[in-house]
Amino acid sequence: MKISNIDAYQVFDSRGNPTLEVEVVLENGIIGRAMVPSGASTGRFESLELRDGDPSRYRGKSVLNAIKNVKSKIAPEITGRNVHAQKQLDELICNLDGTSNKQNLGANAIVGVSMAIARASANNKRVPLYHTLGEGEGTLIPLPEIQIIGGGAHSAGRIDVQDFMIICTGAESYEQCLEMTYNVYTECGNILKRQGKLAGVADEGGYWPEFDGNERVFDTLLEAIEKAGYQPGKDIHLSLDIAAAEFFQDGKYHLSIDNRSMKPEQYYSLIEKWCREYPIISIEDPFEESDYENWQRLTESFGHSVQIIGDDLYTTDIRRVEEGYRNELTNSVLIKLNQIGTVTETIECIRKAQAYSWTPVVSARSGETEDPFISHLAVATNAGQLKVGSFSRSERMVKWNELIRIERELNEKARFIGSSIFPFH
Ligand code: 2PG
Ligand code: MG
Repeated sequence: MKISNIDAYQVFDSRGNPTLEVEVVLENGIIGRAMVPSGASTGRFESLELRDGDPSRYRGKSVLNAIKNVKSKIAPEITGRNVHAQKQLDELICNLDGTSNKQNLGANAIVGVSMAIARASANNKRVPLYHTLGEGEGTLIPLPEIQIIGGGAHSAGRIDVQDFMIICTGAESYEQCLEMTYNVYTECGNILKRQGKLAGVADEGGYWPEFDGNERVFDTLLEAIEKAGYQPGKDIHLSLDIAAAEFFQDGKYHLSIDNRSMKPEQYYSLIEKWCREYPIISIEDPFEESDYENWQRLTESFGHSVQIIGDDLYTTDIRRVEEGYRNELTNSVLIKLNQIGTVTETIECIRKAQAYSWTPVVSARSGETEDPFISHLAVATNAGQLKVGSFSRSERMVKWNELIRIERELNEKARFIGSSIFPFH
């Protein structure tokens, strides 16, 4: 089926920032749409998100040039081609851009088109997106990684660590994960209220309290898990996204709420202490991208019992993942479509991680939309884990809810293996 038209227009993400929606129209009138998310703690190796930078329009954040690129550069190349040839179309767009970080056309323009092509293809076949994305092989409902408290760049730096999350390692079904998470999230809200710390939610829907030390947050989380009736380290484990590049400067890690600036060796001891003292099963971006020595050390010492994820470290770039594998930096990789820019490259990165026996984690961005594309991607590739932020706000819930629909649709084919996805658990 041929593509007859591609359109793009400005819409708004969960922070109210401009982003684009792309519409791919087929010759038979069938349409596929996709919305583009946006990060705040972006890795320095990410593909370029093209913003206009014109202070008179949305304070520089409008994406009218990216939209122009879709309409006047990408559309003429793609129109008239077969919508089911995702790989060839993605390659064509990458070649049209011609740069390694998609700076000509903008990764936001490219990923919007790539995702909308995938949708139009599924719509044309009248099957759910996960079906076409995974060539019918996707049946695994992912284990959710859900934020309870938000910090870092998503909370104006009130807490240094960016995401304090839980993973319901004891859950036997996806539904049970959601119920356990709901109970812990609600309980945590009650505790914060009693402490006079309840002050709204951060960008991904997790609570946004002030604490006078990073470790106080762990204590609150453990209390919430226990009060909700679960055993930390058995039913529920902690998971952190430290996003350490955000507080790394001039060769040191600066933890503002602990009021400490640490050399990499000292800082390593702190991370090691957290991994020993708290029931942490997953830790993302504990170090800055160039701090290879610490990455290697942590993976060597804890890689047998903790999932160590590279996000800013890899930026969903297969070449960086290969380098990480060669250097034994991690045992996992975070997967974000807009970090690399096309559906094909994203799926290739997931496949590479799986070939290494790593555990890829499909992830949302802090600036999200009502598009549940990533829920389909996670199931399609049998990735096994999904990170979407917290358990509130509709741009987050739409992803969790879409998994409920997918599970129903898959019916007896749906599989949930929970924490068995971890080779060490
Ligand atoms: C991350 C994401 C989601 P952002 O760092 O993993 O938590 O944040 O989209 O701001 O990069
Ligand atoms: Mg991250």
